[in-house]
Amino acid sequence: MSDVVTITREGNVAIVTVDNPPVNAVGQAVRQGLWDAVPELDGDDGVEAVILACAGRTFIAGADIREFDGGAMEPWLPDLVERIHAAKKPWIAALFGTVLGGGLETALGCHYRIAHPATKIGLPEVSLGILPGAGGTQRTPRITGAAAAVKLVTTGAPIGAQEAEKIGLVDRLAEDLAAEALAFARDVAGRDVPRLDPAPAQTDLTPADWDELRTEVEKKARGQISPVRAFDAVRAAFELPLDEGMKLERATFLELKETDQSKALRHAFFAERAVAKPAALKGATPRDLDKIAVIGGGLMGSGIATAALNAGYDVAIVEQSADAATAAQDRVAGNLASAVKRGKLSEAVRDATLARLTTAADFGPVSDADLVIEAVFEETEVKRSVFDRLAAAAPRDAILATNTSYIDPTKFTAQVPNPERIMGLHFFSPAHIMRLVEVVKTPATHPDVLATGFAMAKKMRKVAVLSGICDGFIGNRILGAYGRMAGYLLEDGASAQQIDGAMKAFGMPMGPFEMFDMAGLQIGYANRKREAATRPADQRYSRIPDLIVEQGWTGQKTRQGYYRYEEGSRAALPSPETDALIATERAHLGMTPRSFTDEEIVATLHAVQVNEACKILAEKIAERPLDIDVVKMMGYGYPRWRGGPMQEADARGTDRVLATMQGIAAADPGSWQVSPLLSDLGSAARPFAGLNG
Ligand code: TC6
Repeated sequence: MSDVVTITREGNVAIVTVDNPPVNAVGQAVRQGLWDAVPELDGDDGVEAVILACAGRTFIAGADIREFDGGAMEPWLPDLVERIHAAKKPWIAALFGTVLGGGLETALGCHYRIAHPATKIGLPEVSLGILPGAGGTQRTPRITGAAAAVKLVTTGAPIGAQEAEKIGLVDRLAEDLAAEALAFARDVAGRDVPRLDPAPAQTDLTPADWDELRTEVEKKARGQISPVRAFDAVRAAFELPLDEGMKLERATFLELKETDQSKALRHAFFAERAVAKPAALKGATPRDLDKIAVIGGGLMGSGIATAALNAGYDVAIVEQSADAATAAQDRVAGNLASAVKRGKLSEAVRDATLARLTTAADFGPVSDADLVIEAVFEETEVKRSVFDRLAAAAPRDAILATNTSYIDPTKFTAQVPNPERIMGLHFFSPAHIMRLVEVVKTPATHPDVLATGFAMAKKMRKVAVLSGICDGFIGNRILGAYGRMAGYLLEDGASAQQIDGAMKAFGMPMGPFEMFDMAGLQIGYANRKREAATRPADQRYSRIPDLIVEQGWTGQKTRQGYYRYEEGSRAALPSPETDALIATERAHLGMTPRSFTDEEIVATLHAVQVNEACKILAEKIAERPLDIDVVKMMGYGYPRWRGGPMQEADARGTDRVLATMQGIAAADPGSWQVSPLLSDLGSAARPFAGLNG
């Protein structure tokens, strides 16, 4: 019948098998195959029940997202699901793997669902900026009731098969799926086929309850529209008959699919997968890793050690003294304990994990490590002395990595033999939670060594992005431009509250000044001192951040920074002292504070990031715009629904971003120069997407 859908028979049971690797997405060919199968089996008198099965590693994991950019191709999924539901014979979906989105909707069209106990089931469409568009918002509530449907549809989070059985989405769990599905099919063969009640679903929720729930969904969505629209569609299932609810769902789906938010979220989905395949890794083979040694067991080192332990590696932490080694061990134990508390880890697994950790106050454990990650103080000389010792203590073929977040690794590793085994692995804090790792390539790093960094990150369930060498690598270099411009806006007259408020309304989890206060203002202070010698002479220098630190105010830790903080609280409150200090500095400079609109702040801070990113691309520090987007989304809280700064530039129009940047550079040419790449693309209004390959 078709390449991707085949029919076999076991007596009076037909088995329809979808085979569309890698995840059996229900693309056009699959839809057509299933569409044709329904009347064929309806018309076959020898068939009394039908099993919908899948080959490979999973049941249907969703619609084919790649088709969303073109026009919808017939047969449409909602029609197919309805056609299966209207079949004369009972259809039984045999679920395993990840039953997501259009996969679950197809299964909901079937009359029964049997699942392997390890199956994950969900409606993740909101995370792609859409809503379940093939009956998911209408059939789910009619099966599960309001609470479970609202949760599934508006959070997009998958649930386990046991929970799915509890709420009625699954009729039976089966260890031996094929055999039990067949037995079940034989059991229901020839019986009446159950149909979903098309009347509005029933609920005890009052209109006021629904309104309250909507407010909660809206708050959690932080500017993303799809969860709210999906919520409205679920609510409609309790107010409208099935066919009208389906019409509303379809119209909302088609509308959302065309929004910038959905395009950005689709971009984020594919970009997160594409970063794993940079050109520099083509043909490279990762090396086997068993044991990882981490030098330095502070906040960063113990976070890295925790991530490595959770990924199954044997880990040794090397510290300077026995006391420091014990403190590192305690930090890792604390990280694992909080995972137990959050229900992410059982106590037994925690104990087994911790048993793979050793700590030492000397370099002994390095002698049989496959990979050593240095995570000591961010200071060239300190790092150089660590690498001096590693040159002697580590096997000559062990991979040596540095977790530096700013410094060029070649500045402190030149004395180490076999430089092809050296790379940067820039984790983000807290390293056992944050998913981004910048894998930094020196001119000598062997591709297999980089591939090993990528493979390790994958095992840690992190996302690795390849970066070349520059001050701050991809993420912190762009952060530098962002922070510098935020500082100029502050000095020019905007308040920290306004700038932070504008960026939060844009979708950032916190504004730049809240972020600086949280990280500690002494970090930027030290960086500025380090950069002083190389800073262009005509670049504007705002003294405000230095003046604040010189008061002894370093942010949250001292309860005073750009904001003030009450004892024990992280809530940023306006600080009259800091505001006075800023006003004095403005007066000292003879400046009259000017006012800004929020949009001006957002456009300005966006343009300087894109401009810096263009320089990073031109210098080949990042291979593609999508690498930059992933770094900003995964490491710096850039809203996924904006897809990162480069995707945002495409949505705003590169010509508009160029115009904003030209205005900035014209007003302060000593500090800002328009990148030739931005100039080229913007003057032709060409998108960055064209450079993603
Ligand atoms: C929907 O269903 C809407 C319905 C309404 C219609 C009216 N389409 O993640 P992996 C590719 S919306 C196309 O590395 P894993 C992926 O790009 C959809 N391609 O594997 C990658 O390709 P590459 C609702 C897809 O084992 C390869 O498959 N469903 C799709 O770590 C392997 O993917 C979802 O949102 C797709 N739907 O995780 C589920 N899915 O090799 C999205 C995957 O060329 N998918 N690919 O890079 C996932 O969450 C995960 O892929 C997974 C498997 C959990 C299924």
